[in-house]
Amino acid sequence: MNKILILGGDGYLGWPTTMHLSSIGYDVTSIDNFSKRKIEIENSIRPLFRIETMQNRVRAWNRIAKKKIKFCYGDLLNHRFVYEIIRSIKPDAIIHYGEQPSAPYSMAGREQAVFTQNNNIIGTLNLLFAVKKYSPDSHIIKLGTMGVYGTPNIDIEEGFLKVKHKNRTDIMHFPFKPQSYYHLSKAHDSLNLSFACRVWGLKVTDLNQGVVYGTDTKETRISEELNTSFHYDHLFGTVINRFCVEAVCGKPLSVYGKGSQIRTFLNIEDTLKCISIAIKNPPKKAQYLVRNQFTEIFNIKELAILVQESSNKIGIKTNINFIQNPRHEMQNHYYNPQNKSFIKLGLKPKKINQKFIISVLEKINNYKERIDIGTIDPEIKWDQNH
Ligand code: USQ
Repeated sequence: MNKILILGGDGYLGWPTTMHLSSIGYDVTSIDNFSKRKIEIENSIRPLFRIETMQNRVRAWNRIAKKKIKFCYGDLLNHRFVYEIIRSIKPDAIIHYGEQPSAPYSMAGREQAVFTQNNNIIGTLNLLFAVKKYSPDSHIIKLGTMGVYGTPNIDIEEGFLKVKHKNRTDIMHFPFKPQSYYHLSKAHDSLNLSFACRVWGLKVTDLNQGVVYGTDTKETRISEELNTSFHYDHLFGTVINRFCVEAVCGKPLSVYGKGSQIRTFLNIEDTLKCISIAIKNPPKKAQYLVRNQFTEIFNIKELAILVQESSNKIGIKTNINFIQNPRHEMQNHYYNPQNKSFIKLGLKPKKINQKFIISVLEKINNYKERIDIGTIDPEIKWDQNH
């Protein structure tokens, strides 16, 4: 197993994954269509750290690490491009991050919802057809989301649920109840992926990932030229990253609603560990495997308090604001998702604590002058009239 193709290699997770898998000896090709950079320009937002062009980052990595990553510009919506890349590489594993990743963006209006679902669902379908035709033994590792499950009043299993109905039992997909058109796109993907395994005999691991946080990985720390695309704005910023930037720039932490909504989380470095574990533990032919990819569970208020206390420790006085929730989500709910799959395979989670948050705050503080405060407040409401 050595040829890896990464789809969406320019992103917050795609770029660190590209470097990491190359650093541990895989032969890596990365592709991207820069759609996230286009959305950044359209919305006048930019990552906190200065990001080189993808081509320059690849050159820098190959120079510094003495590796030979290849990068190809291309769009998963262009099926000819997808067919050609799969035919020419025949990768052992394909890591698929190549989707529009923002829930708020997908809720901005009809155009953004249609773009998100078309881009994500059709891109993945093109990939499935290409793999079936040219490389049916490739292991597709698809980044899904814990958000496909929503917040049901029963324990969340890893992908499937044993159902007893009128004295008969069956194993079914765990019911989907996503909370945005983005999360819905991942639910639709999951059904297409599972179908391709069942009917065509493909091999897929669907990783239902929680909310990722963190500024750095082992490889990004090597040089500023290798920074990843860390966002804090209302479109692409995830909650812990946003709270840390808010603390540094003296803005109250923006807890949506009462902050009693509970979510799953993992450190960006654990994402990379999970991807490595998933590569080494492929499904059998025709198997659609689901792993829940998260390490810890918190409610949002607890995280705000953790960031507040951590920033106080280094002399940054921080307040917490409970603002009207722009999203439609349950405030008080049962939440008990399972994540045994990666733990059984040896994942040693990197737990969040004050020391870690302080290191993030200190890194962010070095880039304080680049923070654009005007891009932080949420602008997209789930129930707005489009
Ligand atoms: N939240 C706040 N304040 C903020 C931002 C968010 O209270 O300033 C709350 C939200 O209401 C939500 C929670 O924090 O309850 C998480 O929001 P988020 O923006 O960090 O994450 P989300 O929109 O759910 O999406 C992110 C990634 C997405 C991934 C998903 C995993 O952007 O790509 O699929 O996390 S999950 O949340 O498990 O579905």
